[in-house]
Amino acid sequence: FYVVNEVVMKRLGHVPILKGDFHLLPAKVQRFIAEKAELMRPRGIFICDGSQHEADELIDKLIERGMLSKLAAYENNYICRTDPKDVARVESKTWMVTKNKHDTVAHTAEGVEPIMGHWMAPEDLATELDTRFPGCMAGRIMYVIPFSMGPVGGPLSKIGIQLTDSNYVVLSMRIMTRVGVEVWDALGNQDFVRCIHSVGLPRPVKQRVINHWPCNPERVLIAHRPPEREIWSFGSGYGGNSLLGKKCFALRIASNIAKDEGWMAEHMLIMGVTRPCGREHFIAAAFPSACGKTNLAMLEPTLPGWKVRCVGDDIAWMKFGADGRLYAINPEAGFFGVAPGTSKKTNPMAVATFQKNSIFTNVAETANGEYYWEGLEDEVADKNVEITTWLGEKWHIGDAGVAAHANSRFAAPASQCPIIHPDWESPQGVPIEAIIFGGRRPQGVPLIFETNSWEHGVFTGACLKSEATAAAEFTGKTVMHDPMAMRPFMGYNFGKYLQHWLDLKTPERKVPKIYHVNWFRRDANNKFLWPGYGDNIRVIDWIIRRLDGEENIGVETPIGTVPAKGSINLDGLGDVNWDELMSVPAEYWKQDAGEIRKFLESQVGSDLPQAVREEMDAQEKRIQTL
Ligand code: GTP
Ligand code: SPV
Ligand code: MN
Repeated sequence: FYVVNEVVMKRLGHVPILKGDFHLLPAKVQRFIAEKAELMRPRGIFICDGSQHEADELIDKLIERGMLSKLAAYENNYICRTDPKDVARVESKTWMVTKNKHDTVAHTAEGVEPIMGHWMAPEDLATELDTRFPGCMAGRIMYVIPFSMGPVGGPLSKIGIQLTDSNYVVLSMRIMTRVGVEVWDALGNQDFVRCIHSVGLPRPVKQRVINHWPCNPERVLIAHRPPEREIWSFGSGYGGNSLLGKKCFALRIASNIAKDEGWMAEHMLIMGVTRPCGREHFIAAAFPSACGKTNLAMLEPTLPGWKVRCVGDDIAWMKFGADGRLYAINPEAGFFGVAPGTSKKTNPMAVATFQKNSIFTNVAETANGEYYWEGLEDEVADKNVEITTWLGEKWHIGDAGVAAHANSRFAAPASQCPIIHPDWESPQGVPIEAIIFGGRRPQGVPLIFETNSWEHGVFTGACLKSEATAAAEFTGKTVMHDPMAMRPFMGYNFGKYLQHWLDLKTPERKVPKIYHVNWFRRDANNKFLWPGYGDNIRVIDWIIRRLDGEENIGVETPIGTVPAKGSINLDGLGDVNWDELMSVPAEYWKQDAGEIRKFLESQVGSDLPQAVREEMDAQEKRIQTL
């Protein structure tokens, strides 16, 4: 029992506790709840226990209200459509708040806006919060969600508490994180990450609520206070903006904790790959949003005798162990995956995972109560079936336009994945032997290359670029910089982040080898040169043989080692234009070298670590010889 002190009681005022035992909560938690209830003035407080019964009650309520509807073709699957103005992360309204600007952003060149990290001063945040949060939960219930990122009580795990007025968030957090009363026991009197979220639409509501999806797109603000380990999110219900355990905590706040404590929080999948000989290797891979992490993590190998098992599909927390190896855990408990393009053909394991207990957001629905999105054309039973698009319009396959939003998503429990790794919840993690970077690069970038060293790998990661995708607010297909696949998620000064990576290599440690892949190179007719998906195992095979030290399978180029001709197993594949797929074109890379120098010098400036600068200089020289 904890004693509820008078100050706490006074702050709580007359806000009733609708569910849960407030007096049983740790004192710090009581203070947090009381303080925020006083500020946001909900009509009641609901302390979640994470049980199925609790979820069922919320689901019934949401169905009644029209926010959620059951997808009749499955067991316990639901569909929900957002306000069309609230469909993706909003990078321009996402901020890191530190007293010193350069704790957040690097020393960019005169007049250059930083693209990694978005800084706001604490005084400005105070004003922004004051004009949004007071009374913002009026007429709504404030849910208290205790959650653990990573197995509850694990040595690499961390606890957060999210306050929210969105029941969609409560249901999604249950899938994506570990929510439950056991979190209170694990927490005891320790600190936790404070997550405060409101859809930003107090009652009575003045504007029209579209699709029963309350939000406030004009006033969106997602702010992080790393020193205080606190997150404030207002106005959006979309995953990356509202499920605060995910990008806000597990990447932006956690990367700060990781820097202080000597570990890494990265936008990476984790997979275990077993070769025909029975040996297993763990690999982590960083691709920008909507660039193939979920697909690679659950890959179904087209080569006989190979087996892939998924540990995580989006975020990796990694720490060197006493044995000098790098151990990774998946801090999440579910997948929040891109729906379009996901099918039995491209990602059968994801499809199997979301057959039950899942929530689909902004996908389309068939008259038979099935989900539908672009990429399922060949898999719906009735090709003439009437479809309701994500915008609520009637539509048929073959009609103009699209049925699902390009960033429509499924949220599904990881435990339901048929190839989830038996050690996916191992508290100490799995040992990583290789790190892969990659992005959507239509031109110039070979299918695979190996970097020359940890330092060269860090430089290569810093140079990561990709075509824009629908995961954030950018449109068009321009190739954008996305260093380490972390541009939208950088929690502190990018130069310091690169230095942190470099410092992790010590003589006692065995650092993973670093690779770069590109599944998305196109030919003159704009066709993909590589089949991708399950055939990516052929590239993984080459990587593992390199790890093993197999000879004569690599050719050195100025950017790293590419496969020697014929060294990737192409058995059973149709025509593959090897030369075009693997080439390192001189003109392209000469231009790229200049662009990279300009980018790193203007964006990272004096914070650019010496070792990265040396890699840049050396690579530029090598490229001149092409
Ligand atoms: P986030 O969840 O946003 O971080 O994305 P992610 O990196 O997990 O991306 P995901 O695996 O969901 O893939 C996004 C899109 O890329 C989907 O439409 C996929 O069908 C497509 N995709 C994935 N792998 C491949 C591939 O090997 N080749 C091609 N051509 N497309 C791919
Ligand atoms: C991404 O955009 O990288 C995602 C989805 O994984 S979200 O959680 O919305 O950020
Ligand atoms: Mn992601």
